[in-house]
Amino acid sequence: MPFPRSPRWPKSVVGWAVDSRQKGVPFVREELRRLHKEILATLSQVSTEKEVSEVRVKSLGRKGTLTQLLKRLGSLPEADRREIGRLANEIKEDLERRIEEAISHIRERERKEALERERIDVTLPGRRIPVGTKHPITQILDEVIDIFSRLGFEVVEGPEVELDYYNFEALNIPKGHPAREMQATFFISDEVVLRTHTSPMQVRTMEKKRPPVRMICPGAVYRCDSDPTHSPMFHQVEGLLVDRGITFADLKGVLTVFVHQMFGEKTKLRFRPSFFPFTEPSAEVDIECFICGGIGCGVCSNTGWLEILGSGMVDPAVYEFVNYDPEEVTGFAFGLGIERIAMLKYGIHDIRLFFMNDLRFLKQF
Ligand code: 2NL
Repeated sequence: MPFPRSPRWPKSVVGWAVDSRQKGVPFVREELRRLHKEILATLSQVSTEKEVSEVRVKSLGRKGTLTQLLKRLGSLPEADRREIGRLANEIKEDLERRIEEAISHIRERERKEALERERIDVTLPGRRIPVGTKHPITQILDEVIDIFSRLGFEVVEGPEVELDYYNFEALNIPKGHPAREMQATFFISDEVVLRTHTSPMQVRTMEKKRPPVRMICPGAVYRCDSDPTHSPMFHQVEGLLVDRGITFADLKGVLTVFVHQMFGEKTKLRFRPSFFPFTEPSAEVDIECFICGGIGCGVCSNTGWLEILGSGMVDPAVYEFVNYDPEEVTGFAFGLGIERIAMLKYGIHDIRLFFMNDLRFLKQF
């Protein structure tokens, strides 16, 4: 803000010295009072500390109007000088006090304004901290893991970038096997792939550990495939139980308990013959369609059944790769797709919804 109004500084102080001798004390007194009033008038118009300071400098500073005037008192006769000197000092003290007052008023006003500006409205509602929820896929994964943990299965995780050997060879899928074409593999190099299932970790575990083995392996897997029911990245839980004397009855028992805990105690299920290169015999597990209750509908393609997992007795050829003796031990394995179960459970028709991270979708679970 510019200096509000330039005070009308008194006429040349030199001129005044000459005048004062000619016109006498009353004239000087008058001049002093006029100057006093003028400075006070200016002071009453300023509104910042900086402007007050300017008034101080221009009046009481070394070259200030009042200072200049006081310096000239020496030219007055002795008796006048004393009287005028007293008056001048009173004026000076008054100005000093008023300047201090002006500064404290301004500071007080600014403090009040700042308080007003920074005032907190305690009646405003609080800002909510958004609370996250588990992703629906994580929810299903956790449920599956909990069920098998309670049945004594160890949870093992492993690399998503795998050797061809563990992803295919050791699972009885040699090079040129038609199952490799079905798998639509992402290749990193000739010998390295993105795992197409979590079985490699089960092979690695068997390589390291002697039976009994009772493990599940949850995690992300990759297949070069994308449509409403297939995503290039999805999640699987595979399970493996190998020990002496394990039979297909154990497979049925464990998977029946799983289905009942996952989908409800009353859920009907069936074991339907199938084929996997790494199990023999193999079976797919279907549950009665919970949409139509088994009469047939769009979701179950009018079969009344929903396929939820693949399973089988571990093929003896797999044991050869991990140095287990197929004459001594037997076992079963199974694999299930988490997205598929989530889609069935929640009636979702496009798998891609799980990976778009749209909160309007995710918040519903
Ligand atoms: C499916 C079928 C399955 C296995 C996975 C397995 C693992 C080893 C040995 C033998 Cl190390 N088998 N895993 C067995 C049968 C089926 O998955 O449809 N998954 C989504």
